[in-house]
Amino acid sequence: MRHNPGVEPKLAQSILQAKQLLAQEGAVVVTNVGSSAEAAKALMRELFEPGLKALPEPARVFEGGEKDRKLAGTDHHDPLPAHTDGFAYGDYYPDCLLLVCVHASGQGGESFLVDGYAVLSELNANEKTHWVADALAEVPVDQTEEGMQPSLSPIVQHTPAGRCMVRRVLDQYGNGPAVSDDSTNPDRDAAMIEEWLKSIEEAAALAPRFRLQPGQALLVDNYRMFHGREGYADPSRCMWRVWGWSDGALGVPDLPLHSDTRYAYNSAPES
Ligand SMILES: O=C(O)CCC(=O)C(=O)O
Ligand SMILES: [Fe+2]
Repeated sequence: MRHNPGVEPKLAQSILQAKQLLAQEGAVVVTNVGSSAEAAKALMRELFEPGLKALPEPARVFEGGEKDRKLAGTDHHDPLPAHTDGFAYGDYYPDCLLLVCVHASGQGGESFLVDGYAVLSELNANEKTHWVADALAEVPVDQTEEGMQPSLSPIVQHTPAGRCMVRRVLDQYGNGPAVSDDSTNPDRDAAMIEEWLKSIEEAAALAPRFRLQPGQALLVDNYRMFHGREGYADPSRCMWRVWGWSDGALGVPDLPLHSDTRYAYNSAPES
């Protein structure tokens, strides 16, 4: 039977169990968190202290957003495809993502998760796509978000401690990474990117949907999992998003940090 890389996160009964489930499964839901920014930060501290290197202010995620770029031509009725968060910070994107539900939409807004490690091992196991899994870890591609911190790196990387990082960037036009200008084999690189995005999209379409309730938090290993959500009806739906850098991250950007891209510009943002 084909293993589906879509994941339904389990509900943790304690902080200890949340840590275990996060490590094993790449994501977990925590309940009774509260719905304030302080509660969101406190949960991150409980989960990751003393190994937390950076914990910026939470950002509110809602229709229109505060500083978020939304996908061109879309609104809250449209789904948000599976992606990695915080890639505006380049290779030093955050390894921890927390989404705390403040207000859910009665209709829609379900989250979904795709295990990037499982996508990679499926590509690896198939003789037709084995080369893709190898190339993903070797070939630098352009993963720079327009105007933000540059990244010309393989899609699959490893930290010095051996932690695997997989990335699915998504620009405001819905595009993924681009073939590098310096590529020695642009056709192969384009085919690699296409196969990667197709595999993630297929897994996302099959992934179980789940709806966070107010006071519930979804904790995600942002090096491993891609997350997305369905479109929703109620424009007052609201979540707190918190990005965190643990001591297992590749590095912490040498920049002011926030849980959105407001400080990730490569030069001063246009006002
Ligand atoms: O609205 C959500 O549940 C998640 C939004 C999200 O993933 C994002 O803004 O990066
Ligand atoms: Fe996100």
